[in-house]
Amino acid sequence: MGGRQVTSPEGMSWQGMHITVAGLGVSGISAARALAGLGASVVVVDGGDSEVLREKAAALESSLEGVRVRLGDGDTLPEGTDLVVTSPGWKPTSPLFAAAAEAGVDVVGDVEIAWRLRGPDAPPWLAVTGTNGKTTTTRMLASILRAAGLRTAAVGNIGTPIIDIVLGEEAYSDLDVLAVELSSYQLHWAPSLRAHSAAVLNLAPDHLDWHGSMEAYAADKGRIYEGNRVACVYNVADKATEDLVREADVEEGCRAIGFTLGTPGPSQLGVVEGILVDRAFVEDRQKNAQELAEVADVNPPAPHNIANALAAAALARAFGVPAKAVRDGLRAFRPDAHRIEHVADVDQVAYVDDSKATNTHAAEASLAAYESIVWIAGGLAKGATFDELVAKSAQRLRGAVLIGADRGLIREALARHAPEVPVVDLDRTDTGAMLAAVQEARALARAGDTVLLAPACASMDMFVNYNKRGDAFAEAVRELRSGDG
Ligand code: UMA
Repeated sequence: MGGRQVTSPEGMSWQGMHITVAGLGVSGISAARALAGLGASVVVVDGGDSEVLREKAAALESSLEGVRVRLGDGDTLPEGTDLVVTSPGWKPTSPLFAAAAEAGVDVVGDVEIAWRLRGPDAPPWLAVTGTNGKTTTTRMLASILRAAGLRTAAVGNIGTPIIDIVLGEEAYSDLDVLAVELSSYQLHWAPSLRAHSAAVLNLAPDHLDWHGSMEAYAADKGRIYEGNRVACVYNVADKATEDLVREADVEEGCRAIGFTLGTPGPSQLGVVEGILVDRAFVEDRQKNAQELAEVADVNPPAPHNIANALAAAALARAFGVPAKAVRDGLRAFRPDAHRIEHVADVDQVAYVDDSKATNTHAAEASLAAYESIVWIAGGLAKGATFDELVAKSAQRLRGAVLIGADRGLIREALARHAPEVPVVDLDRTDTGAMLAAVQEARALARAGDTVLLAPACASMDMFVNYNKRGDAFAEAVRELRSGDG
C-alpha cells in the first residue's frame, strides 16, 4: 500500500513522490511550489480551463521544475499518484477522491501538509474556527500577541496559505507563535493537526452543500480541538461549541475555557460592568478575576465583536500573554474594510458598511449592534431563507431598502414578520443602483438612526465582489455629503 506508507505523519521523504495537487488556486499553487521544492513530482489538476488559469499554469510550470498542470479535468486521477493534496474548496464527494480511494491513495489538505512540514522547533499554533467572526478574531489575536512583544503571523483561511509561512522567507522557527484561521473545509482535510489551543466561536448552518449535513459540518469544526494541549475555548451562549469540547480527545491537563457576554464563572472570560474580565487564567479563580480591557477598547464594540475579542483574549491568555497586552492589542486592532465600517455621519445619521455580511448569520449579528436601523439588503441569496433574520431584527428596523436579484425573498419575509416597516424595493441592477439605495435610505432615516448596509446576500449579481459593493456604498455616502456641502 504505497499510498498509505508515504503519508505516515512525520519525517517522510518527499523526494521522488508523485503528488497530485487538486486546484490551481491560492492553496494549490502554494502546495505545488512547496512540494516540488522538496523534490516531489507534482501534477496540479483543475476542473476549470479559463484564460486566467492558463496564465497561472504557464507561470507555475515555467518557474519550477517538477510541476505540470492539467486544466479542464478535475476528475481523473493521474497515473502513478502516491498522494493527493487538495485545496479546501473541493467537496469530499468529488470524483477525483473516489478515484483516489479506489487506488488506495490518501487525500489530505494543504494545512495537513503544513503541519507535517513544520519541523521540531516550530512555533505553536493558536487556532480559530467558527461560522462567523473567525477572520476578525484571528486578526485580533495576532494584534494581542504582537502587543505582548511576540513574533507572530496571521495565516490560513484568512488568505495566506500556512505552507507559505512554514517554508517561507521569514524563518518559521524565528516566530514565537502562529494565529491560524481554519475553515471547516481545511479542518476536514487536516487529520493530524494538534493545536496548542483552539477556539470555536459559534456554529450555525453554513456550507451544508459541501459537508452534506449539519452533523458533518459540526464534526469537522470540532476537529480543531483534537489534541489541544492547553485550552479548548468555547462560546457559553452556543452549547454546540461546548459539546464539541466535551467530545474532543485532548492532552492531559488541557482546560475547557468559556467566553460569555455575561458575568463569567470560574474558567471563563466575560464582561462585568463594561469591563472584559478573566476568571480562567488567574490564581484562585473561585475568588479572583483579572481585568483585561474595557468594552470601549473593542473596535467596534458591537456584541458579537466583544465575543470575538473575548475568544481572542482567551487564546492569548492560554499562551501566557499578560492582561495589559490584551488591552493594548485590542486598542491597536483595526477591523478590515467593509466589516461594520463606519463610513460617515450625515445629518446625525450614521452610515455603516457591513458589505462583508454575505449570509443571514453575519447580517443578524450586525443588525443586533444598532438600535434603530434603515437596512440596505439584498443580492444573491444562495438558497438562504430570511424569516428568522427578519423576525429577530424587526423591532430595530426604521425601514428597509432592497436591491439585487433575490430581494423579493427579503421583501416577502418583511411582509410576514415586519408588515409595519416601510420598504423600498429598488428594481435596479445598474451601477447607479447603490447611490439610489443610499438616497432612499436617507429619506427613511431620522436623526440618531444608522443606515446599515448588511446585505445578507452575496454581491455577484451586481458587483465583482463584496469589496466593490462596500466601495459603491461608501462612494454614495460621500456623494450625499458633498451634496450637503
Ligand atoms: N476547483 C476545481 N474543482 C472543484 C473545486 C475547485 O477544479 O471541485 C478549482 C477551481 O477551479 C479553482 C481552485 O480549485 O481554480 C480553487 O480552490 P479553492 O476553492 O479551494 O480556493 P483557494 O484559492 O485555494 O483558496 C482557499 C480558500 N478557499 C475556499 O475555502 C473556498 C480561501 O478561503 C483561503 O483564503 C485560501 O485557500 C488560503 O488558505 C476563502 C473562503 O471563502 C477566503 N473560505 C471559506 C469561508 O471563509 O467561508 C471557507
